[in-house]
Amino acid sequence: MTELPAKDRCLVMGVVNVTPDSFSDGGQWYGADAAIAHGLDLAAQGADIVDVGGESTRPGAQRIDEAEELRRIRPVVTELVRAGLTVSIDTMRARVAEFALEAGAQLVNDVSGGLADPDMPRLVAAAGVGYVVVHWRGYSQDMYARAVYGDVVTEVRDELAKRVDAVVHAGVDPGRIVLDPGLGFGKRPEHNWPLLARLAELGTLASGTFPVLVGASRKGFLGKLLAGPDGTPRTLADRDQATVAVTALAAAAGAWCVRVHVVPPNADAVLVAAAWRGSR
Ligand code: PMM
Repeated sequence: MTELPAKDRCLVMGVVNVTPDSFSDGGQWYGADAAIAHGLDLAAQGADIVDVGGESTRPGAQRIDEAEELRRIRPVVTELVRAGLTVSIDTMRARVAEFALEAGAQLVNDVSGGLADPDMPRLVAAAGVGYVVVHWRGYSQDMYARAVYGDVVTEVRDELAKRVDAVVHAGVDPGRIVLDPGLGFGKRPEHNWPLLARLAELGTLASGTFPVLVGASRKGFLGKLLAGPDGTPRTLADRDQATVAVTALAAAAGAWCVRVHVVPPNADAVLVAAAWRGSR
């Protein structure tokens, strides 16, 4: 049994994508040695959790098979746990999560919220670890086809509530569930902003109040917001300042954790937000 990590401030989760094609940093840390070194760096810079993922979920991404996903994450999870880090496994597959949990990972980050692999909630329940349940309407290949909402906040909240009921029914301890609006997952820019602006509502369901994780880092809606005069989106590497701004706002609104690619300025931002909240 592993309690959810908690501090008197918003946590910082550093991203370790062991993928050749991730949306924001694809290929940069693809080899196991580079990914391990990157995870250690993120922790040394102040990440409370490192989130290891082997499958890209960028818009349009094709799936890889389970063996390839396992091959990518295995040495990275093993070494980062061995180094004493709090490791989260970013996967939609129960077999991949199972390997990571046996190696000592403490959190399962499932961007499908348990929809992609029906074995996942039972596995998480048996392991007694934290479970990040992300709002998701389908795989990345064609996710924008499902980006149709009336009131996006109400719909995402209702759909998350259904997932919470399902995973609790499968045995997951409600005290170990984290909710995530899934920014960019089947959502266009105009859907992401109200979700951020009404963050506090997302964690408050009829079945209880849950911690909320925000993954805005470098996403396309920031690129679009910061587009140049000719409409060209801001490049990925130049979205980090805007990411920090979202971190400060989300942490001030009470987010439990932010998932980010660059740690130091986001670690500062969560401290600013904690001082802000503590002085109200
Ligand atoms: N976004 C990505 C991957 N994993 N996990 C959670 N919990 N929330 C997210 O918003 C999220 C995620 C895609 O972003 P990346 O390709 O930059 O890692």
